[in-house]
Amino acid sequence: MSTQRTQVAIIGAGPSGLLLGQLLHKAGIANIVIEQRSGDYVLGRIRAGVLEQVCVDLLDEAGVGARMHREGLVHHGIELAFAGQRHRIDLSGPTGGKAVMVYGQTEVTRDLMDERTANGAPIVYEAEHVEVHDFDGSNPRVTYLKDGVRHEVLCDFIAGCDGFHGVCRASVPAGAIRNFERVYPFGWLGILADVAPAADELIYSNHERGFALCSMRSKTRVRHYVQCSLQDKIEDWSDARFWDELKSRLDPEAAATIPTGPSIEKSIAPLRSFVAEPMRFGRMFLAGDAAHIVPPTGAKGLNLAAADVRYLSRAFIEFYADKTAAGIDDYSRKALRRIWKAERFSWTMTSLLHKFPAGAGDTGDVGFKLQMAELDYLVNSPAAMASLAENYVGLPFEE
Ligand code: RFL
Ligand code: PHB
Repeated sequence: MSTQRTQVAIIGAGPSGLLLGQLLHKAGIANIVIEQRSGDYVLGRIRAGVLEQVCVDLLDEAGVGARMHREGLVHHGIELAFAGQRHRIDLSGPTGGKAVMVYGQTEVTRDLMDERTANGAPIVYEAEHVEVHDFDGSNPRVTYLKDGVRHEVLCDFIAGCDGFHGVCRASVPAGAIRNFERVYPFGWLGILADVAPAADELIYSNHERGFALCSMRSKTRVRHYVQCSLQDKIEDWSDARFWDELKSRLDPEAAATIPTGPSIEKSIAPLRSFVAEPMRFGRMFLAGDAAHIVPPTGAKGLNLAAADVRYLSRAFIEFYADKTAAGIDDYSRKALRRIWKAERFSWTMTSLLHKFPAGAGDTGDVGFKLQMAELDYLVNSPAAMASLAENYVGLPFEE
């Protein structure tokens, strides 16, 4: 067995783990990132595409923002489609000039991985049987197997950045954690294709057939979604069926002009709201999807992960530089306060835009009529539009 020592052991090389590792490295805090998959596998997961200003600022602070500024697309508005028409929601006017950056999570991850390789900070891919130990005491440890050899990492802190299915949250004794969860009765079928976007900005559409979203990764690559049944399989959805369904859910103008082409990726994701409380267990801290999941309708998942990392990196830096535990003691409270607001916004957007099967609550025909009334109110009320814009671009931080 090989034993090594570091200050912070980071589990997971998704955006949370890599960004935390980079910010700590820049501050002179030793860390190792331990990931169960290969680098290529991590880069092959097509996920988020919209970055809030705070996420852009943090990537800049980490020194990995150059390509994002060259290749990313700054968006000052989004469009809502319903009842055959599109309505623009201005993001910048009501928020003092804020905007969002359209830049894929894959690219963010690639920039962070490239930087880690360049600066030589340690990262282990394809680590098997990753386990976290003794985080309730002052000498936490992480063990894993790599190429048949058992490794042990002694550390001051463990950062659980290992996503929703990770080992860190699962290692907390049941009595020490409380989970809050809602699973929605539908999924999103997403495709990636090398064609031009449907419009200059993202289109979120509520249609009687179900929700649809036209997004993009660049001026030549799109990411589009349609709400689908949880029973659907990828094989049920030929490209032709996908494009027909998407068009049927858009306004006539977008349906007539949207460029189509062969998909280069297609996947189905379930929709879930989930929060684990607290986010600190002795010397182990959860960040990103390890602690919370939002349905993607509000484009908040990656941004919340970045917000956690902002709080957590500052707390560790303060701990080592100023010998104060105030930041780490307050991490869970501060992060959860922001998380629940993003959960609220993501749930509101999901409720407003999806077709909910008839059943309990505001579902079925009544639900649809109420959604139409709410959308009609929204696009005609400067106050309601300002509220959507303020949440979409990202709420301010508690310092
Ligand atoms: P990740 O990205 O899941 O990374 C966790 C990493 O941990 C590894 N891991 C382990 N490593 C070692 N040992 C173990 N036992 C491990 N178990 C797991 C995993 O292999 C993985 O590499 O979590 P992280 O870093 O917290 O990042 C979170 C984001 O990925 C996520 O919130 C977003 O993708 C959510 N999301 C969106 N967020 C946005 O902000 N804007 C969007 O537009 C947006 N769109 C989306 C989305 C997520 C989607 N899906 C598929 C869930 C669209 C979709 C369709
Ligand atoms: C995406 O481009 O993948 C995307 C954009 C906005 C969302 C969700 C996903 O709300």
